[in-house]
Amino acid sequence: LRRHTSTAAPTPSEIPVLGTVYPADAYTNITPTIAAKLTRRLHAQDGHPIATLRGLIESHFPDYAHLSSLSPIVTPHQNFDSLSFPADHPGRAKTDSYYINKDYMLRTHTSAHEVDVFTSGSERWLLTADVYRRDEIDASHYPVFHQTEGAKIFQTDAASLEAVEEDSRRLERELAQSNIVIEDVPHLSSTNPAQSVHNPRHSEIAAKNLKLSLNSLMYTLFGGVAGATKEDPLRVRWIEAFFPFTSPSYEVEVFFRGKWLEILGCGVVAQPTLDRSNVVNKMGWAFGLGLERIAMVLYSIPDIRLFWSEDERFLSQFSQGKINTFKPYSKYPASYRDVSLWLPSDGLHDNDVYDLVRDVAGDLVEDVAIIDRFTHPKTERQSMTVRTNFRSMDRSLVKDEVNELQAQVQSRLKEQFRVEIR
Ligand code: FA5
Ligand code: MG
Repeated sequence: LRRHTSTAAPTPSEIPVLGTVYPADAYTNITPTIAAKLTRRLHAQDGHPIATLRGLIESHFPDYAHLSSLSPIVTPHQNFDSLSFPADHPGRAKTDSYYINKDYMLRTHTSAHEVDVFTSGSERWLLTADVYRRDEIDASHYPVFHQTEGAKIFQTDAASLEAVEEDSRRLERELAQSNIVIEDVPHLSSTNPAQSVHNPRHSEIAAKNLKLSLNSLMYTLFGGVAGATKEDPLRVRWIEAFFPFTSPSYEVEVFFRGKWLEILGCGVVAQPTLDRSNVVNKMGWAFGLGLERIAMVLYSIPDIRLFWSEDERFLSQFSQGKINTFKPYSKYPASYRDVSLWLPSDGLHDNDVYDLVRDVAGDLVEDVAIIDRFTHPKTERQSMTVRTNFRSMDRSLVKDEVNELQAQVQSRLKEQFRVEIR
């Protein structure tokens, strides 16, 4: 059911996005709620936790170019093809990504700009931006979040490689003085190999420099706030991963307040990415890290919706460059409403339900869950029950208001997806 293509919503023939009017087509699935996020630019809002986090990361890499103004509108070619995603990758589906039309989409990750930045000649850069993914709705998932991409490329002649190794030795000396314990994986393995075009020794040099650079960044971000000591050091763990645009690839998790937290993905840049950027005789590494998850633990922010709050009780608690513990203002009561549906014969994707609820109720929706599914034994009709939990972060909702929101959800489900309410 998850991968079923859903009934297309009726779409207007044109869609204005960031001041340009695009022709709409069968791919168009940006809702007004999502379109309204495009101008917010939390990572550039002075004092906002996401902007402070960007600043901390940029200060950690002072001699890198710092980019943060690239448009969120990219082509599927930039977002997927330029990074060697296969043609049938599920991320390309309109159930998983936001499309303006078949030719333009909202970037799903900052890696979408790798080829453009490498093509510009930059060899050490950071890029921070808002990214968009269709996903479930709860306290840690929001359809917009922020990533910082970082990359470094270098020549593969002996002197250039020696400079990379010298940088690694410097980082190793620094980390030896820090209260950090690293659970590592081998740089290369049969399941996480060097690319066939790379000398495995060069790939190891790149992977080692990548790991040390990121261990050092993790210590900068978490070491102080975690109060890491010799007895209770910061714990960082490396895990083999897979991305179509890196090999070897890794994910990094940090142990913080009793939990392992997935922070980033990274690896040695796939050579076709550099070839497409007209970069010759060079190799390098890249990483992409999620800012909200880090900010939520560093500031003790309990709900990802709060980053989008324009309430002074939220914003006034923060100032640029400073990490402090968020003091929650009173939590207002939640109320939930259920609706049971017969799905149309060609199915309905969960993400279409989530986006519709989000578009009706905005940040008044705390979470949405499909709490029941069944197929009628005789007619084979499919049914689901959708539970929406409504809660404002700023005020108490009255019953009539919640009923009105739920009524809108139900009528739009009927109109847009031809469901039948049971
Ligand atoms: C990527 O987006 C890759 N572009 C990362 C990368 C860059 C790999 C360069 C190799 C080289 P992934 O989907 O795992 O990978 O996301 C990276 C990070 O973004 C995650 O570790 C997580 O911290 C954050 N993230 C991912 N999905 C969400 C979400 N729904 N909400 C909040 N943060 C998220
Ligand atoms: Mg991941």
